[in-house]
Amino acid sequence: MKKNSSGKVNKIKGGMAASEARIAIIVAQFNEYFTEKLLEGAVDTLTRHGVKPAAIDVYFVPGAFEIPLIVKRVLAKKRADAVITLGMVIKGKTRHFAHVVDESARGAMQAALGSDIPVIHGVVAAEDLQQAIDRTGGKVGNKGRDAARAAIEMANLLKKI
Ligand code: INI
Repeated sequence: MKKNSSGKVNKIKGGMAASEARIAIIVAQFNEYFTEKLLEGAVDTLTRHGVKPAAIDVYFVPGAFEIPLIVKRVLAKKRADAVITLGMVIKGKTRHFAHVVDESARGAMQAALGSDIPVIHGVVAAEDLQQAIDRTGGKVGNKGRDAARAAIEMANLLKKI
């Protein structure tokens, strides 16, 4: 690390330059009406920041529960600078949704911690349809866009450490 005699702390931020970045997106097809919007938001944000379309790989899985295995495989290939997971889990009348959302997040994080590549959690856990609408381009924005920005920032930050 460079010597710092300025008396100030060293602040290291990733920044948003992304023209050289390679990004993998893993998107669940369950609740496709919503996950398509998350994917659109993520891809649009990545390309606006300079990521080349050919440098974005999109893997489709049946549901959010299937995301962790593909995260693990994609990380093992070491071709991506960041991995984004996208899904929409909407609370239902049974506990099934809770297993899906918890295991999806836990499994993806477990895979991420065993690698040097950031994994960005863009699986939305919505209490109801209105929350799903609000988070896929509605009044709370588009969580796919948020995930894309986090992916760029984390990929750049990792390169600076
Ligand atoms: N998958 C989702 O991505 N979202 C959901 O809301 C959901 N619910 O509620 O059931 C869901 N279930 C499917 C699950 O992800 C698996 O694909 C399935 O259980 C097969 O393993």
